[in-house]
Amino acid sequence: MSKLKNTKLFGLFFVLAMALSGCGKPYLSVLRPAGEVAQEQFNLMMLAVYIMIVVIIVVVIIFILAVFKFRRGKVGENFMPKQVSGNHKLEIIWTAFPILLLLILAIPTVTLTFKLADTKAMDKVDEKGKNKEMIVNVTANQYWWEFEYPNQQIVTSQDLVVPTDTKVYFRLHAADVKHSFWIPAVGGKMDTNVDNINKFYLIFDSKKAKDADNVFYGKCAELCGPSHALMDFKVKAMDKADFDTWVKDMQGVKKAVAATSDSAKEGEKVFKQSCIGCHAVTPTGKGAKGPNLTTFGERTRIAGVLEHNEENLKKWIKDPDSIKPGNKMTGQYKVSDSDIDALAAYLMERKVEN
Ligand code: HEC
Ligand SMILES: [Cu+2]
Repeated sequence: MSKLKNTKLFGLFFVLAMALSGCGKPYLSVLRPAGEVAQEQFNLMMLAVYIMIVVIIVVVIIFILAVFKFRRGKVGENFMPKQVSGNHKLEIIWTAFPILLLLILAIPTVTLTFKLADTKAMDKVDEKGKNKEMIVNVTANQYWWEFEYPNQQIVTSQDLVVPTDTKVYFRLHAADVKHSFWIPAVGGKMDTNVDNINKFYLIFDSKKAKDADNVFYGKCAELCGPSHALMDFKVKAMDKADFDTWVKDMQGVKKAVAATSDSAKEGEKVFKQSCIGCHAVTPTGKGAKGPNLTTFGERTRIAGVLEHNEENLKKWIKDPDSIKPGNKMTGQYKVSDSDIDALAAYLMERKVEN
């Protein structure tokens, strides 16, 4: 019996340890804030934790004192403690102290809430009707993400590219059902709704980005269907100069980058027949039924989850449902195995960075 209990206990600790080992990664952890917004949210959380610790310590001390001081064996069978009902001093203390603690918590919480909700700058325009802020319009789809840069007039999918040490404003929207946009290390989360647009901003710290190899992980944080847990995206955080170069490269792609190898040329033909209805291969294709594939060859993941290589790509095209159950690409085209080889060659050549 006790052996079984031990095994169970050990098992529980093992599982907890495994779960905890997922924490603390610089590209994913709320506990390692990688920007001003995340840092402020973290500080607020720690303030609440410290207050709770103080309350717990006070309560536990009083409890232990009571247990030891007023043991029946010590004070006798008929001991009657001092009666304090209606004691003004005590009542003032236990009313004022919690109010004080709540104030210490409430003032920074309300202040920060208003500060982080201040997105006025993203709606301001100059005489030419132009906005100077860094803005990204996010559209969440089952089970992929689209990122549109209205001021730069480009679109990406799955990979959010942002400049570091800059306020990046987001307009959040969902195309089908409710999702939630979350970059754990940098801030959020905020719902993406179908009926309205939610706005907020984040700041990506350049030093912290270096610790994370310039790639943060993003997640959907609202249960949205069978593949919800696989609705991941990546955030490439680069310094302002690199970001500007990337934008120029993207804007330079006016028509689909030409296929070079024979296999890729073959793939292009198949792609134009079977895939182009849902997938754009130029960076202006917004609102298509599937992710924009202009930069597909530069991704670190396929469909947000698979490691990025040709073999996995073929697996995805052959049977996407085995990878992301319930996705909206399954069953929408018919291609042979040789078509798939050619398509993979074509898609691996989709790159804009020189
Ligand atoms: C009905 C529209 C539709 C058609 C047709 C379609 N796809 Fe897709 N495709 C999607 C959707 C939706 C996704 C996103 C799936 C997900 O992640 O949930 C997707 C995802 C992908 C991805 C992963 C993209 C990424 O960002 O990592 C690749 C690659 C892809 N499709 C290739 C193809 C190829 C090749 C064809 C043609 C044989 C094709 N698709 C036809 C809708 C379509
Ligand atoms: Cu989702």
